Amino acid sequence: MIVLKLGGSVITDKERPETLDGEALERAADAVAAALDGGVDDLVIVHGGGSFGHHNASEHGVTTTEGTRDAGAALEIHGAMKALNQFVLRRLLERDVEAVPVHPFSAAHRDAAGDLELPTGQVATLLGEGFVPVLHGDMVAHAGSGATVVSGDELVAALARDLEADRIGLCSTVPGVLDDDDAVIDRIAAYEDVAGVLGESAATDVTGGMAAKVRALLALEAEASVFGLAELDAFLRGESAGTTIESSES
Ligand code: IP8
Repeated sequence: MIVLKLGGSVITDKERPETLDGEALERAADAVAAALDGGVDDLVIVHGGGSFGHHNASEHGVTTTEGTRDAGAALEIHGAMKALNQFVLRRLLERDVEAVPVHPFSAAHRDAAGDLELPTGQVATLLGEGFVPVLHGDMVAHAGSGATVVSGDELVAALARDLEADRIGLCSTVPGVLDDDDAVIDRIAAYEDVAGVLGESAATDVTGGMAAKVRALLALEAEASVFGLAELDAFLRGESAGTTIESSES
């Protein structure tokens, strides 16, 4: 089973609120359709927000830790993410990909410590029935904080763990994890190998930068890859793409 994250910045125009990068989304949808035609069968897609969701969230001061009890604010953020989800689904359906939505707001929650609980029975059942479930960054109920944001990266980690993914792909705006000379690092087996390049700052983690992604991916059993849109086809064909991240301890 493959969990594929389509980065929000890849499929939207980050400069303009609620604007798709239509061409990039079409390319991504083409790659997914080709992979399914080519024999990939169990695929779960998660997409981020890009120019959808994030500005609504920041207008209302809502993050993954700062919540809201204003239903109107929650609905606005969730609505923006659902709008993007519809665009993604439509592009996939146009290519005969049997893509269906799974909205985390209706399924997941965080406990008071902020830990995410994401039921995956519906995702596993949809996969078994031949669908391609498409999840997205969203709002979630958060014990003691109202509702907070859940990022696509958190969903990827939860899905990969629960559904025992074989491979994880993060399709990003960069061609991989970059070193100081902006060259793609081939393989990361331990965080210490790249700490100097990625930095250790808490600030990087809060903004969900590459350091946080790499740490989260190293904690998973499955092999993960971070790559750009140009390599999405290769990743889905089972080839190595961008930076491969797999803990030497797993
Ligand atoms: O782009 C963001 O998901 P992400 C979701 O994966 C919202 O961090 C609601 C802003």
